[in-house]
Amino acid sequence: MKIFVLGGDGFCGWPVALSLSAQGHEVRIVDNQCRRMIDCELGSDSLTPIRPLEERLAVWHEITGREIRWSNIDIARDYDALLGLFRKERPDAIIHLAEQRSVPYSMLSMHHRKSTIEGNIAATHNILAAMVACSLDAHLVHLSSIGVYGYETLGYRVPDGYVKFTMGSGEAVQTREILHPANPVSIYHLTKAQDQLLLEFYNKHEGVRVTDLLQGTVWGTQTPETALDERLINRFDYDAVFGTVLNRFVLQAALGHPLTVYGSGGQTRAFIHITDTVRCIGLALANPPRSGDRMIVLNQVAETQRVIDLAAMISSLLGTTETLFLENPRDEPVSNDLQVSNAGFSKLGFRSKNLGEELLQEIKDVVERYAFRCNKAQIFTRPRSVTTSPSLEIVALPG
Ligand code: USQ
Repeated sequence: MKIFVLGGDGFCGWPVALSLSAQGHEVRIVDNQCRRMIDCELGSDSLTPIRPLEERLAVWHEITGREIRWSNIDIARDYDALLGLFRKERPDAIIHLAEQRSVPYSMLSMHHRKSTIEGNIAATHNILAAMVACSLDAHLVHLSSIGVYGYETLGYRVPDGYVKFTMGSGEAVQTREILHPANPVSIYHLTKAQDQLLLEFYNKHEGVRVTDLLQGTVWGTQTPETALDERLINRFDYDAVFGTVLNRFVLQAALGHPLTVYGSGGQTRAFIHITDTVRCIGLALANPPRSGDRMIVLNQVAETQRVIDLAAMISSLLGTTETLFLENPRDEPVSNDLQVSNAGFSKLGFRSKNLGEELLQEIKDVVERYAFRCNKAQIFTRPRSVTTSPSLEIVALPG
């Protein structure tokens, strides 16, 4: 298949592009390198050394003999270039990972709020519009977030995207399936909820074949392909804006620093390993909707955990590690229960890795190996040259 990976220079996109190329697909990355520009803006960097994209692609070719092409296009702002590329290349499938993915970044300032809303939603709409404009019958796979369902305790296992809805009474009663209500608690999650409506609209009214993947927080760094050569290594973000909770805890523990639990730690989130992200996207591609099918929505998660339990797990894996309860810099429910079904992917044959299984390996292979590159100021302080609103001030700690 000819496959476009939009956002193929990012944390999920890069290993997805390599895996699909290794399987013999013709892969083209479309990416304007904005994740690298955000690192410059925030004064942050991946713990692992990330080579320029041209070099990554050359190394992949040198090692495997396979070629991945790259188009440098700003998908949110350059509709004409995107349309031209679709017209010329006519891919069979498009994987859309080209969105700003950080919750805290989306709330740093009014500017970041606007750029997340405008960039993410415009990117998704430009892709859909360009597909229709050139009558491209490709399978569009979009990476979204479990956070679209919200973080209030629901009291049931959230199904794959749709719920039954009953209205009326007596003989006039009507039951139909509708999208599970969205309840985003951050601007970033709001963009993913809006994306879902755009995708549903284009699926219903223009016949675009769509799969929307609602993914949990990703942990882990390497996949079999990124581990082939150090120059192919994947990102490991640990700063207060792009570093996700598990990365941050693991690095903090390795450095002997207290674990930074926000609030009570009663927040429950869904998790998935990066190799499972890659496998799930492969499964979604191998099982496309047929023409006229309703948009497929799949929960891309392995398990759910409370933040406080993650801290306890890491403490027990690494010996005694102090936990520091910080005032929560985020506007989110203090605690919640979250149960998510992954029945859709299970039916497709997905068996997930669970937390703990490879955590020690991750610590040894990535965290301890590259700990010397850590800039401790990135863990504990708010990013440089960014105006934060008072409620989002990241607490500064000594050390
Ligand atoms: N947290 C801490 N201490 C820290 C960092 C985070 O207690 O040092 C807490 C946060 O307050 C939050 C939880 O850990 O309650 C998760 O935060 P996170 O930064 O690990 O993940 P999140 O902001 O939810 O976003 C991440 C990805 C996003 C993806 C989402 C999936 O950045 O792209 O969509 O996970 S989900 O969580 O299912 O919405």
